[in-house]
Amino acid sequence: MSNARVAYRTCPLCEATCGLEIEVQGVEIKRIRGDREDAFSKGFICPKGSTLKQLHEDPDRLRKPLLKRDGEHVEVSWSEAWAEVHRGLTSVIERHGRESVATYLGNPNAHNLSGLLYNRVWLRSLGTRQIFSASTVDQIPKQVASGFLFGTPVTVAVPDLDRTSFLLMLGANPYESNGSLCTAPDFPGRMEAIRARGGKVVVVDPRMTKTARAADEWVAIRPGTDGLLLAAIASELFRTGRADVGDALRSHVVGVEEVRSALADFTPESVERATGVSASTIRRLAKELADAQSASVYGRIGTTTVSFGTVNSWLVDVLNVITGNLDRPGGAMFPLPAAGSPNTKGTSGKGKGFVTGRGRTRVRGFPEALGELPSALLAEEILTPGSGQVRALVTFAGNPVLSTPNSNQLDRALDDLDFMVSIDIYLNETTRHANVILPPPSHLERSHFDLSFTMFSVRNMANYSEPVFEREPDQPDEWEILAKLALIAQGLGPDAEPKMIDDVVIAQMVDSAIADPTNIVFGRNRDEMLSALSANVGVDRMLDLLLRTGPYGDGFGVRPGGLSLNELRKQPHGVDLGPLEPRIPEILRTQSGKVELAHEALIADVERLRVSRDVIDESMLLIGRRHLRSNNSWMHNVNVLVKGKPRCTLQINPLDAARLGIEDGASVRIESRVGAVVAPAEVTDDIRPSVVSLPHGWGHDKEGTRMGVAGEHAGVNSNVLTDHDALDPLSGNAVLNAIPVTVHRL
Ligand SMILES: Nc1nc2c(c(=O)[nH]1)N[C@H]1C(S)=C(S)[C@@H](COP(=O)(O)OP(=O)(O)OC[C@H]3O[C@@H](n4cnc5c(=O)[nH]c(N)nc54)[C@H](O)[C@@H]3O)O[C@H]1N2
Ligand SMILES: Nc1nc2c(c(=O)[nH]1)N[C@H]1C(S)=C(S)[C@@H](COP(=O)(O)OP(=O)(O)OC[C@H]3O[C@@H](n4cnc5c(=O)[nH]c(N)nc54)[C@H](O)[C@@H]3O)O[C@H]1N2
Ligand code: SF4
Ligand SMILES: [Mo]
Repeated sequence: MSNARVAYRTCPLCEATCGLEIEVQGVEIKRIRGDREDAFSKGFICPKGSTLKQLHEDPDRLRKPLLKRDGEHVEVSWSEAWAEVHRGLTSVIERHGRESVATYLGNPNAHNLSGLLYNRVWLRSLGTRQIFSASTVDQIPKQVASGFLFGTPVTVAVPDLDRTSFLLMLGANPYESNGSLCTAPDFPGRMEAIRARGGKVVVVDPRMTKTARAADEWVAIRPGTDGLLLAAIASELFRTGRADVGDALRSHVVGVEEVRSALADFTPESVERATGVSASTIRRLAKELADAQSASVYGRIGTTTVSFGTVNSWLVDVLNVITGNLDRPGGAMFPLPAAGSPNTKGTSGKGKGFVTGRGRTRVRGFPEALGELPSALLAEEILTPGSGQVRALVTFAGNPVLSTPNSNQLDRALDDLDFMVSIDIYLNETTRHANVILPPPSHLERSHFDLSFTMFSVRNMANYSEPVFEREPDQPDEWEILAKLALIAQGLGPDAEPKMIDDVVIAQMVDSAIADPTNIVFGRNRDEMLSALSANVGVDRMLDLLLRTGPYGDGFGVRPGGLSLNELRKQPHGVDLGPLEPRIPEILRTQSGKVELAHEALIADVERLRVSRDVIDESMLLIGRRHLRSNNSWMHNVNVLVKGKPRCTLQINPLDAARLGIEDGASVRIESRVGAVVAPAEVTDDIRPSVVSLPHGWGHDKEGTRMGVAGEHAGVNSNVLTDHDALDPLSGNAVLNAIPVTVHRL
């Protein structure tokens, strides 16, 4: 058939960045499978990858803006929608000021070129500091710890999976999640390869996960106590004289002695009771880490979404440093991203350093981190009267009503707003509160480049995807929606053209590049550069600039053969830029120009960790989990993913089940300080006693949503149970694991 073609594209659904091969006939998708020629994923995909077809075709996916009229969402034209956004936003700003408008940016932003490049633009135009995002229910502790250690919050050390001989993994389940802050398509395959080459994998998790089952060893820790375990391993290494930063790193690290003394009394015996891990296991793990030819310690969700999130994240890297594994092959290394990374810009080797607390929340004075306020505190900013009270909200690719703590409180708070706008593909639990919903194009109708995940990738890669389909004639691109919001926020009205602001922004980007003496295009001519850019508008044009001025870029002719958007367009399977290379000291942006191992904020929080050793909560502790066929809260409308056995079950150990008179499948009521839900019990040995697990992202039974399939597989919302008052003090991250609960048979 003449109109049959094959398109190649990176999957935007999770951090693994798999290459897809998409067979298309006209406007129809025939088949999606793994792209065997993809330079990184080599054909690997998971069951979600091919469902981009179902997402594209989903009749519930919004194709026209929705306006809430008399409590009901109705389709309207784009111009009607913009007029209403203009009216609603300007009236709130005029009455209550810019600080009364809050924003919430959800997880898909990290997978989305429009969000990554345009959020700055509209947020600056809006001029509010009420910025909330999924980061504070996720990875921000790792970013704060990394900021303190290395000087920028995106300078995160990732496990060098393909070369390591010992992987100590805490609170991550890549067999379901496919990895996070560690971009590695086919994480399972890469993990198996560690064992195949004679290495060892140890998984620390209160649950016997698929990942733990595939590892050499499962350490069944009590939830929330990873910091104690990590501190005890470090302390043991110091005490036994095994701590050694190594020759390459020694002159680049400060604070090792302070860390040694701060952790001295965390003996393996002292943490045994709290962690549930025996002192002999801790001693052995310390020895194995030290003796391994190379080793990498890696912590994820189970270590960040807990009350010691930042301290845990720091201690992970303390172990990488004191075993001599930071920044060396097989250890924990730093990618060299092709575009847009703060650690490839400016003067190499030192910088301004990283600080938090440049602002505080209005109600309880909680310090900001990375320009963001804790999402757990959004509801109180809406509900508490006074000057600066949040009266309007813009959500962009987020579903905080299911994803953030004490969801029932937030759900009520959103009803209280004067005005709400959502940019989203669905009418769901959050967007049902919006006065206007603005739909972006389908995932297959836009270009793609992983600006975020190339920063956390186990190989250096660059892969650009063209849109597979053209947009409908009146459908704006997602960056145009954001540009329009910016124009409205600037007072230019609902009819101003996105191109107007886009031309200003690209000129500013070019100006700052040519004014920067460390940039390859320093001193060049603005107009000459603007006309050399390969796209004439939008995020592709910005990306071209970032690629060409990036570390592999062609520098607008300075480095012939270097990267540019045009170059990447010729390589639909992506470009492999090689294995990770040591980057210290060049990558550092701390004021001292050193790895600051003993930042005072971290050392100060060690006291809280010390206290936690002896205050042991005997309650049942609730933790979360992820499933391969689910993606946070928003892919439950895809029938092929949700069919089969319901997955939103409360996992409970047989000992607890017997004690509480709970049989498999029985309805149980789970109650916390802030809420209660009822879910079916799943009695299983795969979870440690005194711990129960409920996945997040479910609870699709709210009125006023329009997700037919999800509604039939509603499940319950685990965040009804998580407590908005429980925060990691250093980052503002929510505590989503180790929640004290009671469980009763109904
Ligand atoms: N209890 C508990 N809670 C958790 C977690 C946990 O482990 N336990 N995990 C947390 C983590 S790590 C995260 S990242 C958060 C996620 O929290 P959120 O980001 O708030 O939630 P998502 O479920 O990712 O919702 C994404 C939203 O974006 C929409 N969407 C999808 N693609 C696009 C797009 O391309 N453009 C636009 N405009 N919209 C789009 C979807 O319809 C959906 O409304 O949840 C957190 N919540
Ligand atoms: N299929 C699928 N893939 C996804 C997502 C998804 O929802 N579905 N979400 C994406 C997102 S936004 C993210 S951030 C990543 C997250 O990626 P991962 O961090 O791998 O996330 P999880 O699979 O939730 O694994 C967290 C593990 O921590 C364990 N845990 C809970 N509490 C503790 C604790 O106190 N200590 C320790 N040591 N372990 C604990 C849980 O039992 C669980 O096995 O996944 C991404 N990929
Ligand atoms: S592992 Fe992630 S990136 Fe790969 S196909 Fe699945 S959802 Fe897409
Ligand atoms: Mo996440």
